[in-house]
Order: sequence, then C-alpha cells, then structure tokens
Amino acid sequence: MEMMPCEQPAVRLIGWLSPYVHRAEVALRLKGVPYELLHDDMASKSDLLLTHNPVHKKVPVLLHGHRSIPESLVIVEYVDEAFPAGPPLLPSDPLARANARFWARFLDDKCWKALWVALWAEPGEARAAAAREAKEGLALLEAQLPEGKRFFGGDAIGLLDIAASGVARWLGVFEEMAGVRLLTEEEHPALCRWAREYAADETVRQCLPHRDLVLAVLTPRRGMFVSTAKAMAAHK
Ligand SMILES: N[C@@H](CCC(=O)N[C@@H](CS)C(=O)NCC(=O)O)C(=O)O
Repeated sequence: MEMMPCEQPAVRLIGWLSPYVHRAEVALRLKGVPYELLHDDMASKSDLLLTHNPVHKKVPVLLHGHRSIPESLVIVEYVDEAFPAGPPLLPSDPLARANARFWARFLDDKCWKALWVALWAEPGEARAAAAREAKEGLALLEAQLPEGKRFFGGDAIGLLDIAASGVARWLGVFEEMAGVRLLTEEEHPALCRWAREYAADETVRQCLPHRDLVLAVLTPRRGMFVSTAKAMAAHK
C-alpha cells in the first residue's frame, strides 16, 4: 500500500503591524513553522477575528488547523510546545522558565503601562511619576540580561527576548512621536545593546517591520494613544 504523507494542519496568524503580532510571528519563524499572515484591519475587525477571539477581540490570534489560540505570550508558549522540533523558546530548567515568564508578565502588566503614561500623558506630575517608574522598570529588565550573553535567554533568542521585542523596535518610534526619551544609552546601556542585537538577528529581521513603516502607520493613531494614556492615568 502506498504511504500517504502526513498532512499537517495549516498555521495561520491573524494580525497587523503590532508588537504583539511580531511576538507570534518571530516564535513561528524561530521554530521553522511555515504560516500565513492574515492581515486584519483594526478599523473594522474581521468576522474571523471576532469569532476566534470573542473575549478580547484583539490580535494576534493563531489558527492551527481547527484550534484557535489568542494572546501573544500564550501563543509563543503554544508554538514552543506544539512544534517541539525547532529550537526551544523556553529554558528547560523550571526556575529559569518561571523567571522568563515572570519578567515577560512584568513587561505587559507593569512596565508598558508606565511607559504608556510617560509617553502620552499631558506634561505634569502623573507623567513625571510614570517616567520614573518606566525607567526603573527598564533598569529592572536590563538587570535580567545575563553577563556576557547576547540575549535574555543566553546566546539564543527565547521567551523574554520575544516578550521584550516591543522595546527593541516600537518604543523608539513611540519616543520619537511623543518627543520623550525613556530608554537611553546612558541609563540603560546593556538594554540598548540588546535591542540592537535583537533587531539585527537574521530570523527577527524577516518579520520585524522597519521603523519608518511603524512610524508611518502609527503617526495617525497618536490621538488614540493620548486618550488611552489619559484613561490609564485616571485609573491608577
Ligand atoms: N494582551 C494582548 C494584547 C494584544 C493587543 O493589544 N492587540 C492590539 C493590537 S496592537 C489590538 O488588537 N487592539 C485592538 C483593540 O484594542 O480593539 C496580547 O498580548 O496579545
């Protein structure tokens, strides 16, 4: 009997030009998983997005055959486990895994919130306090870079590098748009070096949007950033 080749379920990613979508894309590329990017226009969310992420209605969403997986960090871990053939994205040591997860969550739950208010709030005490908190957060992140290593995960890109990719590309664009400096060579030399290393990586470059493109796409959204920062500062 003739052997039929095993059919692999299709891998598709609903996304657009977003740091969260980049996380999912880079995880797939590092694992060597071919995928199709389905662009979703955030102005009018597609039925596909609303069906597969009814809770948050946000990109990215990974479609793996009939399964759908929302949330960028959840996707990164899913990709790591579902495609074990590629290089591991999480360390094998339980404590190192726990640390990578802790700092990845710190970035989203704490550091980016402070960065956002520091970037977009009206000048004043709330913005100054957020800038101090954001800089402290970046310093804490910098302290996680292992001595003599290129990446948070050692010599290969791992979960925390992927989680921090927004710092490597999008933060500089936001800073330029807002006219605010938060990540500086003087205060965060190792993190700046890491950002350059990350952006220069061969696999990352295949899916990291050019800063000019990010700037062009995000500039018209400035007003929305200002209003979300206002709401965040008010709920602090
Ligand atoms: N926690 C989510 C955040 C995703 C997210 O904020 N996605 C944005 C794109 S940058 C989005 O879809 N925004 C649409 C909206 O907020 O309605 C993740 O990590 O995936």
